[in-house]
Amino acid sequence: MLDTKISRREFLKVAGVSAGALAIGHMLPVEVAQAAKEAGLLDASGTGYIPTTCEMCVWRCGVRAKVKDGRVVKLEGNPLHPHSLGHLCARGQAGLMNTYDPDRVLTPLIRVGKRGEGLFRQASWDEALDLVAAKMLEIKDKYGPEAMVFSSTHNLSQVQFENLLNAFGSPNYGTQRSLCFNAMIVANQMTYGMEEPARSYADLEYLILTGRNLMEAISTSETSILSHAIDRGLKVVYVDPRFTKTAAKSTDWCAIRPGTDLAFHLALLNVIVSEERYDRAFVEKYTVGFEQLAEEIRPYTPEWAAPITDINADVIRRIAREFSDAAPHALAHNGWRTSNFENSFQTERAIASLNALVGNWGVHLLPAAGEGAGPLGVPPQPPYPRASAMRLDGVPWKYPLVPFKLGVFQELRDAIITGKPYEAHGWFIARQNPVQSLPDRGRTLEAMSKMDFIAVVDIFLNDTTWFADVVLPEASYLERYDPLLVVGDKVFIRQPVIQPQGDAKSALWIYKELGKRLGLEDYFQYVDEEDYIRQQLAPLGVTLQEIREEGYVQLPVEKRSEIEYEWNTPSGKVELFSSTLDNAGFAALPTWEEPPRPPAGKFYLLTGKVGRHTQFATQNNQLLHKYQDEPRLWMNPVSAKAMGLADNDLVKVTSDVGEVNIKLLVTQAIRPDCVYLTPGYGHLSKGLTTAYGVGASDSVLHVTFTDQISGGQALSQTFVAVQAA
Ligand SMILES: Nc1nc2c(c(=O)[nH]1)N[C@H]1C(S)=C(S)[C@@H](COP(=O)(O)OP(=O)(O)OC[C@H]3O[C@@H](n4cnc5c(=O)[nH]c(N)nc54)[C@H](O)[C@@H]3O)O[C@H]1N2
Ligand SMILES: Nc1nc2c(c(=O)[nH]1)N[C@H]1C(S)=C(S)[C@@H](COP(=O)(O)OP(=O)(O)OC[C@H]3O[C@@H](n4cnc5c(=O)[nH]c(N)nc54)[C@H](O)[C@@H]3O)O[C@H]1N2
Ligand code: SF4
Ligand SMILES: [Mo]
Repeated sequence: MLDTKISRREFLKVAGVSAGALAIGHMLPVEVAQAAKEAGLLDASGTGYIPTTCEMCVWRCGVRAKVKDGRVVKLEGNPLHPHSLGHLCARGQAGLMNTYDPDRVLTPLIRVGKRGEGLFRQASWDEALDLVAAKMLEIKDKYGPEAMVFSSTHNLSQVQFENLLNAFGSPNYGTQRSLCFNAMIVANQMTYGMEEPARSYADLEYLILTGRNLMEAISTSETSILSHAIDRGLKVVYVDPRFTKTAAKSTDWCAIRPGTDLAFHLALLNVIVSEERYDRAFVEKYTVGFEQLAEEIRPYTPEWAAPITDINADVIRRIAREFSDAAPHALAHNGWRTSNFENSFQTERAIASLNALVGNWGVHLLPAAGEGAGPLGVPPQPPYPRASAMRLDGVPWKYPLVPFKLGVFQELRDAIITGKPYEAHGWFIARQNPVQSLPDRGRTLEAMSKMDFIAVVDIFLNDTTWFADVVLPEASYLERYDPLLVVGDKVFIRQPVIQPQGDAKSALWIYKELGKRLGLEDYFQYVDEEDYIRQQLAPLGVTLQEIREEGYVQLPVEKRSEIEYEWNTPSGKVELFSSTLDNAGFAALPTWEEPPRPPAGKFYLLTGKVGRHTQFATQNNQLLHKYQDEPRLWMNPVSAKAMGLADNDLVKVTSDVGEVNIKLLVTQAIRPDCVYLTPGYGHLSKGLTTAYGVGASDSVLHVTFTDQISGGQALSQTFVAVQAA
């Protein structure tokens, strides 16, 4: 692999230090420097703050970037942004090293060795984009547009990524969603007719958090609101087989048996209904199916749930009573990554029903605040060609209730391997690392090996990029514009605070240039990034200059005088009994589905975020790497002793699909029948010089299991054997 990255970095260092104030003219795009100075954001010497948006995780906090002599030197939370509330988490603050990482890819790369060998040569944008377009057109000509698979994880330029794939005419689109929140989203849609109601913690007295580790799996605003609520006396019941940092802040920790959250919630419903503790007025007026629900949950007593969940019947009954006593100031949190078991959809339905029974709608659950494009303008474009081919991920022909937008990524990957119902030949990936994020890495690599052609848009040679034929380097989030983001009643901007290093380009530019070469220029009617944003702002009567100065613009607020009691379900009410589920032949009421249990001698393998890393993307960040211990496999002392294992022993972990070696961490903070591994390690790309060789990947071990209703991958349903290595 050729590499001029280091020298480029050295150049930056020199430029930053020796050129002083003059550097600002060289390092910042002229217009950025000019606008920033005119707005008083930078002083005459080029020092000051520029507002923009974090991209170290999908929460997208507001940032104030301190710029000095053409380099960004510090990142702080924007107090005006509802996601950051003035704070950035550790990852957000370490965003500097995302931009200044010596492993950044700063020119397009074309593979020269065997795929996966890591040998690339540098190329010009013209050569790289011409090659990508030629390969895509060849595949389209030979096999049809559906033979090109596209995949990407939630990001601000995704709207133009989707524009590219729709204009190209492929129905095959993989996102992270089925590995993350399909169970929760589909259950909310069935019950409330919306993806996820907004939550309010104001005056909340009682909260049940089921596997939602808010103190480590951080959403800055919600994490800080929860902390303040706990300080003022909020009671938190935390349900997790692990003692996490959230467990440490909670009133109760229920060390539940994995996969049995459904039994726990059915028993809560049982107590609340049988003791008539529900909000009768709300239930009668605003829900359908209460009688059927009451009948369905009759057998699910706390005594029934206790041996299943390992939570004492008295504790379940107490929690049900405390929860309903606190109502309406009680909330059962719907979680986020709810991809745990094939029954997670039913768990989510039970959680949604529990909230409905205590009548907390309008108090702690609210209609979702709009996020996305809102009232913004869009560049004009022709209609998309009709994609008539079936989707490889089985939506809707195998998964009738999974929304097109969510999809079933693991099924798409498996269809690539079987070649059924037809073969895929090319894969275009942006801002995603499926080699790590999909279960069963072996199968993901097999799917990639079936491809005639793979192109990746990333900022690093991440594990997936490592297998690319062409790498298209995006400018980092501090170096580029992205489409605007509406959050509630404000519109936020991401803008460059420094000039892109090397030849890195924004995704807006990359998709437009590729579109041109594919003969799709009519779908990309913007001159450049600034023109794109001007077109977005046009209906608001706001100038680009204005939003760049403030970092956001306020939309006219439509004050809701009253809370809306209308849901976008077939009945217009909260559906405890869902006719949609019924018509599709699925259980229309939350109902018990027994999850599989590990056979004797095996453990549940748990995954879960740590506060200082995001997914599979930040382990190479030198600042974050420095402060995060190398991960070990958590095991309870009782189990370790029984197996003759001790802290720090090297162990071999084996599942049905893979095997890894890792050191043991013997800790009371996990149930004896579970082990836990921090996700995001075990990188196989040697292009990540800080992270390579550190830890092991749980994705090597994960077996692919898909929930038939929501399409969610069941990440806690993998069982492993552990032995001394
Ligand atoms: N620091 C940091 N913050 C993040 C992210 C990140 O990567 N890093 N990612 C963001 C994203 S995309 C998401 S989706 C959210 C995810 O945030 P969360 O929804 O909190 O998800 P995880 O941390 O993956 O898992 C939470 C807990 O579920 C437990 N668990 C596993 N199986 C079961 C089970 O069967 N029942 C119960 N009750 N618990 C179980 C695990 O032990 C783990 O502690 O975090 C977001 N915030
Ligand atoms: N084993 C296991 N598997 C899981 C999970 C788990 O906890 N354990 N969690 C699941 C969840 S909740 C989710 S959301 C998914 C996430 O799955 P993915 O979205 O596949 O994972 P990320 O690590 O977020 O991938 C982000 C990619 O974007 C790149 N990147 C970072 N910044 C930029 C940028 O500015 N531009 C571009 N173009 N690229 C950039 C990174 O280098 C990285 O390659 O994984 C799921 N899979
Ligand atoms: S939660 Fe942290 S990493 Fe995510 S956007 Fe906010 S500051 Fe950035
Ligand atoms: Mo996620």
